[in-house]
Amino acid sequence: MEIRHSVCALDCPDTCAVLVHVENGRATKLRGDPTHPVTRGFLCAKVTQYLEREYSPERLLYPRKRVGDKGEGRFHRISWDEAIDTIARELNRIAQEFGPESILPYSYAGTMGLLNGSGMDRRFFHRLGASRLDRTICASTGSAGLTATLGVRYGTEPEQFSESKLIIAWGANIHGTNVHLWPFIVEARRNGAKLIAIDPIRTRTAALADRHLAIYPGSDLALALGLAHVIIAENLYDKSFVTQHTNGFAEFGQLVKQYDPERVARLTGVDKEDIVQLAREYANTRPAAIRANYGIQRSEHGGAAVRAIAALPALTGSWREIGGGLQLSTSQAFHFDRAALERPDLQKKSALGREARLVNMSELGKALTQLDSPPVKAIVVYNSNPAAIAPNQNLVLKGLLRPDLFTVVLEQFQTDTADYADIVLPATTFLEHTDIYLAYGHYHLQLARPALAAAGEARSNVEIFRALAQRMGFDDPCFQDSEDELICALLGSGHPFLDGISLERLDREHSVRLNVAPPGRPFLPFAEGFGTPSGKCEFGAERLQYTPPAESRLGDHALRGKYPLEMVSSKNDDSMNSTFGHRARVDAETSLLHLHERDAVPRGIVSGDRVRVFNDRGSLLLKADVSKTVLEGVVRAPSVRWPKKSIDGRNANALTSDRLADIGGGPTFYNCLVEVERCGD
Ligand SMILES: Nc1nc2c(c(=O)[nH]1)N[C@H]1C(S)=C(S)[C@@H](COP(=O)(O)OP(=O)(O)OC[C@H]3O[C@@H](n4cnc5c(=O)[nH]c(N)nc54)[C@H](O)[C@@H]3O)O[C@H]1N2
Ligand SMILES: Nc1nc2c(c(=O)[nH]1)N[C@H]1C(S)=C(S)[C@@H](COP(=O)(O)OP(=O)(O)OC[C@H]3O[C@@H](n4cnc5c(=O)[nH]c(N)nc54)[C@H](O)[C@@H]3O)O[C@H]1N2
Ligand code: SF4
Ligand SMILES: [Mo]
Repeated sequence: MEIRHSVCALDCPDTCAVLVHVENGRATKLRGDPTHPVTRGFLCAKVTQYLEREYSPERLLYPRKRVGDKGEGRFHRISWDEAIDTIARELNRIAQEFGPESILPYSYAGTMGLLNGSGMDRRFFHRLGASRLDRTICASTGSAGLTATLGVRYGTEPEQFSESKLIIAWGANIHGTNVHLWPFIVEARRNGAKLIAIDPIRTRTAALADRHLAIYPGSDLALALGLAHVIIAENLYDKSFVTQHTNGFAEFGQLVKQYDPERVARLTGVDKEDIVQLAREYANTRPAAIRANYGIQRSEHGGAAVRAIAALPALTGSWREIGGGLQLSTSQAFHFDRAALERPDLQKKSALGREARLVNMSELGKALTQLDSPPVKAIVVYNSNPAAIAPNQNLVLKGLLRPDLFTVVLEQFQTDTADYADIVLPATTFLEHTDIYLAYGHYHLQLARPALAAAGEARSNVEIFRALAQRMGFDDPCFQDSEDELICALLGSGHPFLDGISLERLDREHSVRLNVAPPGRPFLPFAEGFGTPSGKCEFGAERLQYTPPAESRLGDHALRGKYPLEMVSSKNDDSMNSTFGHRARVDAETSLLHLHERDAVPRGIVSGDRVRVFNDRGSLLLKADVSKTVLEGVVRAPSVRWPKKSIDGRNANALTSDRLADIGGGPTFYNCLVEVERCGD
């Protein structure tokens, strides 16, 4: 038996160091690397079972060409030669006839590996002159908020949470989506720390917390302003930190005067006493850390909510303390030379001769059905499953059904999206290719070499785009670059955080902490100032006025008359977006609609009933689970289900809207009004 090192490539803040037990070329077990400071020897339940996926009989092993109708899922095996030829021929034809901007790449974070997620693919599309994709589907609203307030997306190290005395899980289902933070919280609680969860759902995290504040979806901005109101009114803020390191405090102080606890209680559903108590506890307990996650920013004021929450540790001076501050993301500390990897300069050499237009991935339905000059004539999908994960699904599917749309999908499994493809190409898994990984929940940079041989004829995204570039006649030498050359380009930024981190060292050590602080010392990103142009935390009060989201219980009057329930389609604990949708257990969990007894009874619904959930955008069938885990007026559809596993070919995204959040162009998945009715057993 041999142990090989790998890195979990899934879109998760933990980015675990994985040990692969290999016998005769076949993996027998995956486990967490016990020497890794964040992985600490365990993997989550879904990846512990990843070998089921790796060796699944459903894995795509050969290139395929569609023979049935779009969406039907009938395909024939073809050779790689025929596949690459067909794609190159079609993309050339479309580029010539409609201009290269009529070609749209569509990708997100099926793998977080930089080479296979934003490497050779980016070079290829830049050289082609294809439309650029604005990758907003997950985090761009929160990123814009964090950047406006703090200047850079850094946050508290996970390792420091064990030093905290008060931890707030704010829109963060830590136990389900960020489980490697949990042991640090357990340690902190053993030393007397309290954990408080702010979430409309009683998640596993909320149930395990000392207190759970069940908040109305999308009202976090109001709560943050309410906390600031109390902290300032009761003089609990850190005057020296505020004076030295923040901008716009006077205006912020004026603004929060309007957000007294009574008003905030009406806006958020959180008791007035709880608001006052939390504000006092937060300001008086040292150190206190906020773990905010992206759950808070999938709503209409999500950007402003992140801004207001991110301002709280500046108010209390908590950034100065080990175990203080806030974490939403750590990703920007990985100061790579992205331009060297992605080569945006190649656009100048394309038929377009300039930077191509930007298409927002959260508005895919509109892009495929309404975009003009030029219309989208080809879509190349990789690392993503838009037929399942994009909002306003009915419009997305209408677009994917267009007979004149040429669709290519690089996939490991025959997803819903792959069912619409003209050509499907089999992709390798993270266990089968080389890649380099940043993390958005810690500061360790990692390298993975293939632990296993590629299944069947599967190829990595890097190999596929390299082959396509060659067939399209792109003779720039950068298309010959090896994986190692791509990594070296990326590491060559000269940023001090990457000092001394070479490919050789990564090959030797597998995981290296960025030079964010001297070895063994904690990283306090904003103790001495911020990353904004002013060097100060920007309160930005002028952007923080709160009004209830249109799609919420206090929002658009006419709309909530028709659709009185707020649907939250947050992450399922055993899923990774739609990635494990082929598993029966995951399908069972994501086919449920959790609703409160007081919403179920008047509708004649009991657990186990089939229910129809609907609004103006669509309708879907789920199974009712009358449950105490949701607030009255809220229903929860754990996501993201494979639509094709359902009777009606739809999941919760048939109901979610493609309205964008306030900043950053992100979607508003969790502000979604619906009605529910009983529909047989
Ligand atoms: N098990 C599992 N882990 C995952 C994923 C998965 O699908 N499954 N997905 C990965 C990905 S892509 C991401 S981006 C991260 C996301 O990680 P999280 O942000 O933790 O996950 P979410 O479920 O989107 O949201 C977190 C919590 O926010 C709550 N929430 C929803 N709306 C609001 C609101 O308006 N206010 C507040 N305060 N809370 C709200 C939800 O009920 C949920 O419990 O997780 C990653 N890890
Ligand atoms: N209703 C609702 N919708 C949501 C969300 C929600 O909470 N609720 N969450 C949103 C969020 S936060 C996100 S991040 C998005 C996620 O949306 P996506 O990034 O599309 O994530 P997945 O659904 O996991 O699909 C990733 C696909 O990539 C494939 N893949 C993995 N590795 C590779 C590889 O190396 N090569 C290739 N070619 N393919 C690979 C996998 O097989 C999988 O089918 O979904 C969003 N949609
Ligand atoms: S999904 Fe997250 S927790 Fe699970 S193994 Fe991968 S990185 Fe670790
Ligand atoms: Mo995400």
